[in-house]
Amino acid sequence: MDISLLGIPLEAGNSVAGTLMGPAALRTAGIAAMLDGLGHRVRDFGDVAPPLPAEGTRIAGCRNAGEIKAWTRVIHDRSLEVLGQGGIPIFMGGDHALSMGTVSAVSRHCARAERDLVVLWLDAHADFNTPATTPSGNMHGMSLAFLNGEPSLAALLAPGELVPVPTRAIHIFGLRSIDIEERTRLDDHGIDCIDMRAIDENGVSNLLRTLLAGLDPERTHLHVSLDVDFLDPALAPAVGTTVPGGATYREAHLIMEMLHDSGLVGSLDIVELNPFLDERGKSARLLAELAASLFGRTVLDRRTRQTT
Ligand code: DIR
Ligand code: MN
Ligand code: MN
Ligand code: MN
Repeated sequence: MDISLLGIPLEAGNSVAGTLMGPAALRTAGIAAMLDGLGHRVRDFGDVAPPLPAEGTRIAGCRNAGEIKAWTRVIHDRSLEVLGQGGIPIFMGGDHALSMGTVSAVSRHCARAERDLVVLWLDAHADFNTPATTPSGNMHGMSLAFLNGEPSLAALLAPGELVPVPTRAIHIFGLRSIDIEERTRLDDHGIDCIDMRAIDENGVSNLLRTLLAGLDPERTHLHVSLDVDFLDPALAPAVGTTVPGGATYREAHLIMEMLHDSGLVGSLDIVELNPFLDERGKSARLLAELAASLFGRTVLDRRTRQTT
């Protein structure tokens, strides 16, 4: 298949500098060659050019709201162009605030194509804070709330441009750190939240199989938003907001393999990679390898192999 790479060197949405190097680290880890080696046609669209800050934009309680607004504009527009080229995009971040631009573009793309967008948010956090509930002011902790149509963040895109992602189409997977008021919001909205306890008790395969079985194969465009902190910090230390007890190496690969087998994935974010915090590139390499699993790398070809 055709795969489009787009780098998004954003770091204004988090408080630890270094995520702007994420796209370069994924390229250095060999993401394009790995995908190419699987027989895909890979096209690298380069990096989104940093915008000038949107002057005068302030949102009380938010750090860098003007920068995030300007970035959301350019990320959205560039992502829409890349989606228009037809390949499956891999958006390489950059902090998780970039999903305000990528997923809003995917949502618009799906609305035009009459496809149902479903978002799988693989993350230790819910990113469902608002300017009123955030304890940090960091906008990477608000991206899913924005995408769901949170009114207090609506100024980040022009009126009418956001096709909000419906609550029922959001699935958060891997949760282990939620702020108090954020949890109330998740409950009030009825968002599907799969936390690490659910994963411990049921296993990723049962949980993901059930989730995927509920999606219409004819209509679904599944967007996967992979935050590096979804993974256990021992495997992937290169993120500013590590939380102990994350997904293991095999859990993460199994998820990617099952997603590949589903045939539903239409776009992917890889976010929060901070190479400045990495240990000799191991997190970047793991993320590139997870992308390879998502795009078909296997040990055995389970779909064609006959077993008795
Ligand atoms: C915390 C941490 N919930 C916040 N969030 C994220 O600052 O809103 N860390 N996304 O990666
Ligand atoms: Mn996140
Ligand atoms: Mn996170
Ligand atoms: Mn659903």
